[in-house]
Amino acid sequence: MPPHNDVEAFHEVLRSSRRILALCGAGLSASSGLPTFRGVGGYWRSHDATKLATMRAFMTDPGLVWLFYGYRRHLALRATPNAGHRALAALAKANSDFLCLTQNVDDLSQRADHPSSQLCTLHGSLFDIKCTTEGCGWIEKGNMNDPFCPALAAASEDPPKGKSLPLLDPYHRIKHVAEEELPRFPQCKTGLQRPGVVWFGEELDTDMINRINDWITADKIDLMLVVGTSAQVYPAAGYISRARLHGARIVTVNPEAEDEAELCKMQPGDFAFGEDAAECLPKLLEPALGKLQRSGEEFHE
Ligand code: BV8
Repeated sequence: MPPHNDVEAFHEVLRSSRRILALCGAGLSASSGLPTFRGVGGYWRSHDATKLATMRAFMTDPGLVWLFYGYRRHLALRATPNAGHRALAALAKANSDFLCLTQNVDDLSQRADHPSSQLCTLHGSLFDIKCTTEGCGWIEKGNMNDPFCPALAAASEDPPKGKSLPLLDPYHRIKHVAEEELPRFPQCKTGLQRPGVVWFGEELDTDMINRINDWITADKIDLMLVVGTSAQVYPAAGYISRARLHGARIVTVNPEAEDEAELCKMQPGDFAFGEDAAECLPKLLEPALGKLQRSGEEFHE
């Protein structure tokens, strides 16, 4: 049995793989300069990010939650897709039987020109705006306004050179953003506009879930790439064990992937690469990407 991080052995497997599933998390965007949830200890100012990413937090203090999302929108807009995003997009173009599930809401896979038919944004997008009124159903896609609205200007400031952003300092008082300063939906005139992401305690899009289930159950799965995720959020993380049940070898790309605690979860035939996704994915996917380049398609590192 070759070592779990043998690239040549992985290439052999990739060449004989057709149905490939990927689950991506915040680590895929780390090299684009976007903080992961765990990387900052899961905190924004003094708030636990998983507590801010809830309807309850929004109803309690919509201004604070919007500052959190306005800051992340600003960072994501200033970021650019990295070679990891581009390698996955190129794999999709080279193999129509590859489906990528991303937990990320930063739109970087979309901006890497990943074919939308082969990308499932499990948790929505920072750049979709929804209405909070139950049943209003209004959604605005691709809203790139930065700041989102004048009241959120503090979230779109850049840190002074060599200094950290005052907004991130829990001891730096920020002006409270009142609900009245936040935009409501033109349609129903009552609902506050909210980020078009899936909050904890909210269901994922049913049609998307059904489409993923149909893909998983359609045939045996050859490979599952698990890229840059702590795999702690469900139902997203549950796709890993489901893919394994359908025959997939699991290939983990994560600086922690070769830690003892992670290696003991591996099963025969799995691979683990303890590297940065942006560095590792172009190397791992080269046989498929090389084929793409030979067919004249673009793939830039
Ligand atoms: C729901 C959008 C049901 C918002 C997010 C079992 C089944 C179903 C639900 C649950 C369940 N158990 C618990 C639940 C509830 C909950 C949940 O999972 N809680 C967790 C905390 C235990 N799930 C839900 O609420 C989901 N909804 O199930 O609804 C339902 C049924 C009926 C009625 C009502 C509801 C909804 C979950 C979606 C939450 N929204 N995002 C926003 O972004 O603000 S989740 C959010 O956090 C992200 O999208 C992402 O998914 C997650 C963070 O995870 P990661 O991406 O993995 O990031 P993390 O920082 O943790 O890890 C980064 C990794 O990268 C690390 O491993 C690091 O080592 C690595 N890394 C670092 N650098 C690099 C790198 N890797 C590669 N290269 C590098 N350079």
